[in-house]
Amino acid sequence: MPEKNAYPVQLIQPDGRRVHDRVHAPLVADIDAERLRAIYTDMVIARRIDTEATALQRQGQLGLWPPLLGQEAAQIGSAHALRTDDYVFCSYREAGVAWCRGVPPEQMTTLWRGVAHSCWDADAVKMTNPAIVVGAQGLHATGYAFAAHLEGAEIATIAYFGDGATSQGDIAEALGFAASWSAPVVFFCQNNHWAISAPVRVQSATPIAQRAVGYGIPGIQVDGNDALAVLAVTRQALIRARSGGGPSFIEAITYRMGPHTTADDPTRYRTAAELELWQRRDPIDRIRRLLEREELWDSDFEQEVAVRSDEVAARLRSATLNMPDPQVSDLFDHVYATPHRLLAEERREYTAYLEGAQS
Ligand SMILES: Cc1ncc(C[n+]2csc(CCOP(=O)(O)OP(=O)(O)O)c2C)c(N)n1
Ligand SMILES: [Mg+2]
Repeated sequence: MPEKNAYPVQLIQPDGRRVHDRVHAPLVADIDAERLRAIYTDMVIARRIDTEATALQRQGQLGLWPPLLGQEAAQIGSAHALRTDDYVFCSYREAGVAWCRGVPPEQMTTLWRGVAHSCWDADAVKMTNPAIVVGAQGLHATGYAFAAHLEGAEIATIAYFGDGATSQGDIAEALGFAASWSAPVVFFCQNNHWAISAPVRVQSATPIAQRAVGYGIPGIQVDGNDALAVLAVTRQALIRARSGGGPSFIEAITYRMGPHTTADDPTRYRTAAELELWQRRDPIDRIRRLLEREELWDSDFEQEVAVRSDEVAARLRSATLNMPDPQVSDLFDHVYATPHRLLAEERREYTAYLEGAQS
């Protein structure tokens, strides 16, 4: 096995052979055959959830869906590093992480169908709901982590965000605060090379992970299409955070193989050649090759994973199609915890308008 310590961290080569890395391989030494197969299974399920939700949007059943295609290793690898008492603060793209946290597929599309303001009970799974305000969750993760630290809870938080989000003030402020106050937060940047149509090169003149260093936060680059490497570096960062070592920054280098959302057409701004290059680096193929090389692969297993992922997709589809439509007046509920004069007035006005429109 080749000796390799160069960055980005990699533990599985594209052909499925292991990389011997004395620093990072020991962090995943306990990942046995069963766990490797579980990671692979979760990656296939995440892709299946994504395919189904994308199809539902194309069939007019969802207003929007942000595909995760290509980012399965970054999401599942990091989610497998988390403990159930850690808290996840996500963006809109982390359906794979949600699956690993135990979010039932029945709850994954409510927001995207427009029948509720959120999808799941955040506290039940210790993961926030899809967040549209780019970068805001970095602050939320830092605040929660700092509070946990003050209370002496030995947990960590993880903030998932994209390469584009690193240009947001919210992320800059979160990094500054987390470093100064030693907040137990892991900043997990999925550098998928694009922020809608803006390429990553316009976000940062240096590798993104290096920017963390300026804040006094260790930054590491990892091959984001290598689930094992992602698991190793995320574990390291979480252990550091929980044990009082402060924040860390991970840049997982990956690629968004689909559109930004179902409302986007990426052929207008990126080349077919670039997409093909990354299709050859498919994260699911990578772990599959490792399983094959280590004789952990057979057609029964393949069949079992296919059946399980189809079941998850069927649950997601059927729940989405059966979600009751909310009353329009529900829009006014849950805005404030207590009654609000202006809102009551707006509700009256809108109800009168609807009644007028019907007569
Ligand atoms: C504060 C804010 N500004 C702009 C937008 C519009 N917007 C939505 S997603 C996005 C790009 C984010 O790119 P990146 O952080 O790389 O995440 P990715 O979508 O690639 O996962 C932008 C500009 C927004 N939702 N919020
Ligand atoms: Mg991006």
